[in-house]
Amino acid sequence: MDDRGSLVVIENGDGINFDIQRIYFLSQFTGGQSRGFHAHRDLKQLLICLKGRCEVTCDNGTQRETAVLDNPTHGLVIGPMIWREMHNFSQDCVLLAVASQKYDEGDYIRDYKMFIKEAKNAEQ
Ligand code: T46
Repeated sequence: MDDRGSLVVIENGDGINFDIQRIYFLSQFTGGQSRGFHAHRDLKQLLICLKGRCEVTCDNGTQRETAVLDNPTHGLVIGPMIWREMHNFSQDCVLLAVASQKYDEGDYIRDYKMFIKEAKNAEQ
């Protein structure tokens, strides 16, 4: 931050433990929507709320935790095999995702029972 404003940098190797392959953002929330409801088998992601606020619930199959994202200088890293749900987006929310892989629908687990089964198998 200087007298011209703020500049926030995301670089490979600086606070994130993966190489960046993809960036996308979610925006234009009209109110009341929830998103996510899936896990990734391999994908790692960094989520940063650039504007507004939202809540991200992470579930590793045994524990659930909810983080409020409302600060563009803070990020949430989500590793593989974490079920995520995103709720309570403010209408002005802009949620940036920095991802370790290109989009691959085959990496998604969109069924919670399947997620629990795969998470238990991974533990063994
Ligand atoms: C996540 C949260 C934060 C693509 O074609 N390319 C992409 O890179 C992405 C992310 C999505 N899509 C397609 C797949 C679906 O047809 O866009 C549609 C919406 O995707 P999805 O329902 O997965 O969106 P969200 O908001 O529930 O989840 C997304 C990411 O998929 C997910 O990895 O962690 O944002």
